[in-house]
Amino acid sequence: MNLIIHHWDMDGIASAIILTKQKEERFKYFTPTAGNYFLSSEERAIISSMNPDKIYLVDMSLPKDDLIFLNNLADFEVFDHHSGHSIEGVKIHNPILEGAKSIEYPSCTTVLKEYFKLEEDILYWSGIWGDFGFKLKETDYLLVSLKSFLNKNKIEFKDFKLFVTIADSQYKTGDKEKIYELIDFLLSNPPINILSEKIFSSILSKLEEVKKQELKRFKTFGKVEFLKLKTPYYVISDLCRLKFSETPDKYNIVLGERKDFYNFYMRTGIEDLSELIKQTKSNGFFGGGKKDVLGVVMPKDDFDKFVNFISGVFFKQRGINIIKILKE
Ligand SMILES: [Mn+2]
Repeated sequence: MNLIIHHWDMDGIASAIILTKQKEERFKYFTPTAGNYFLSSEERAIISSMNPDKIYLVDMSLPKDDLIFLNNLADFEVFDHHSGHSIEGVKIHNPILEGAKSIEYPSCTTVLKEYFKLEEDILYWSGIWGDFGFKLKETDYLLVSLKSFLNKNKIEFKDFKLFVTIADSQYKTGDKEKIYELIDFLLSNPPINILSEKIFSSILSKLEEVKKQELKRFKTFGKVEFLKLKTPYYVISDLCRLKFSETPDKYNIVLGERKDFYNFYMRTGIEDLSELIKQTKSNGFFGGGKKDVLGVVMPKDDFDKFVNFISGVFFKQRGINIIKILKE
């Protein structure tokens, strides 16, 4: 059986479904552990053991060695809209790599729609809304077009948004099976029907409850608000953002512990983190972010190295003993 590897979010799910419908065959699906923009050695082993003849990768920019691994394993093809690099011998359909602007391809569903010459549908729009919706202003062409599509198809805007929120929240349970169940459901039902499917929609209130409880557990260390978190729910970035909205004048840090990895998130309005993000990457850590946020995922073995790194290049000169806080 052939395999589609996809991002765990709305755009990744919608892209996997669009591709499945175009190919008119049954696929297996695989999504990496949420938060990991790479394949762990365990995940590589699982993919190998599936013995796929063909592998599609949609809506994920994996590291070069992962792409080469997949390319050596099977006939391999990528559809994506993230920035990255072309690799010789790997079939990648990604207009961004040929110089297109990211605004022209706000989702992977946009790339697929163009490639297969498709009409707009709710899955196409859900990919755009999931990845890009929060950036759209009332007058933006994309939002105007989306609303006219919804109008024509008699779908309420609020129902559409709720559909995307529900689909986009399934990975947050930490249970990948939920995502595959959702794909299964969407392949044979009108997407908007998930609004009345308790197994998918009840996750929203559960997540709100988890976040409410965890938010109370932040500890104050001078300029630092710190939470260490060990929960199967994927709420680390949400919690960091929630705390930041209370205390933008502090370094708001969440350290999430999972089986083999730590997720480190920091948000602050005190200063621009761009330089720290650059240093994080150039020191070999899987990190990223924007000027007010830094996110890093690391194997547990690398935790001490990371703590020493961020202490040395950032916190020490600000008079903060981050080693003591992170290892408390
Ligand atoms: Mn995407």
